[in-house]
Amino acid sequence: MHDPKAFREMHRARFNADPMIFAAPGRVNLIGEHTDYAEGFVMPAAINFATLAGISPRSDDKIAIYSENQGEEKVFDGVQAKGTKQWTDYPMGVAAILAGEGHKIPGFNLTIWSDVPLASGLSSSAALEVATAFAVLGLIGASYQGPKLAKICQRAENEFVGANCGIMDQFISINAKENHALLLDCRDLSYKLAPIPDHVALVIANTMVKHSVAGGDYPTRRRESEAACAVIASHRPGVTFLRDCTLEDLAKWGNEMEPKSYMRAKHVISENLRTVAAADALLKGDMKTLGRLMAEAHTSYSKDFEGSCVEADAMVALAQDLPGLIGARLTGGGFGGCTINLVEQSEAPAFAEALGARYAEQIGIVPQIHVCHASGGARRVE
Ligand code: GAF
Repeated sequence: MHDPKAFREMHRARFNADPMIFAAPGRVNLIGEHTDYAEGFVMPAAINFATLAGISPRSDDKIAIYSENQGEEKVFDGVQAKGTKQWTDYPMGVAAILAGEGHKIPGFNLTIWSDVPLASGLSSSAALEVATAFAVLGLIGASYQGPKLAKICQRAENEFVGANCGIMDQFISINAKENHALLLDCRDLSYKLAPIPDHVALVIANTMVKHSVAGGDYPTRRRESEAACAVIASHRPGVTFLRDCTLEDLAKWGNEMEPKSYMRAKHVISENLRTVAAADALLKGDMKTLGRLMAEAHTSYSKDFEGSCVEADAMVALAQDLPGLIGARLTGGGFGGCTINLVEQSEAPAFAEALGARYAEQIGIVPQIHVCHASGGARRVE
């Protein structure tokens, strides 16, 4: 139901009030994985899958949140101080962080609907946070600059939901531009937009293996790479994040690290170099170099970071000799989810069909394959 009219009716029927409606997109990351929390570089693009949030005021102080996807309505006595380990933690977390910023949050009714596939590495969580933030800010008549709002949404996930994510997903959901990827420097949140040429399609292939940032593997990888950074920092006091480290540092002091930490750091340090080079290639329209860097990034993610899985490796391998492929890799937090394939637009439908058939035959799971384009960031929907 990407139809705002039907969504408006849904809110009206439940809450008997006319909502303001906001939309926030999910994303793919073209390259730059597990670099954001190391103050490194990422290059995501928003996609044409989004979360809608409809909001209307209430005459009492209660907060009612209905999710069409969950098929459930929850009512709270105002903003909560702590999460309850359920889906409402995402929208409630945003309200709680905004309250902590000094905003008086009145009672409201919130309706949520999303077509961003859940737990698929396409940032359904960030889309929910950002859509809620736009809705609550719309209700109280306040606004923030993009980078500051991205940090507020990230804090909702870190502090209220308890998932230790970086800034990439919230940032792109707010600041994306249609038909562009965004090279983000996660240190100072400065960014460059790179146009995605018309002849290139984003083909997203869902392995159907569930991914979660809150689960065990994501925080373990983060800890392992931070331990590697601490070793380098003990020799070079200027170092605070892996962003500050070089492959030469790794060659010098890697033998003082746990082997797994060494491998994680090797991925993160080399991924930063690849991501900056990939943005340069995209800006120059050099698709061949971009495709090669994506392939190298997948190998590094899979072998050194051990962030992939059998199914995602198969999805990437099965794409290699299909006509029209420019580059393929696992996108997002890892351990399942989706691959992103840059594909010549004219070949995209045939590519999607052939990849789906190959994957189903080899893995025994029917994947979902979407031919997408890069969409704009969060906005009010009239
Ligand atoms: C998830 C996180 F939410 C991001 O912050 C980022 O770390 C990503 O995994 C890996 O690049 O999407």
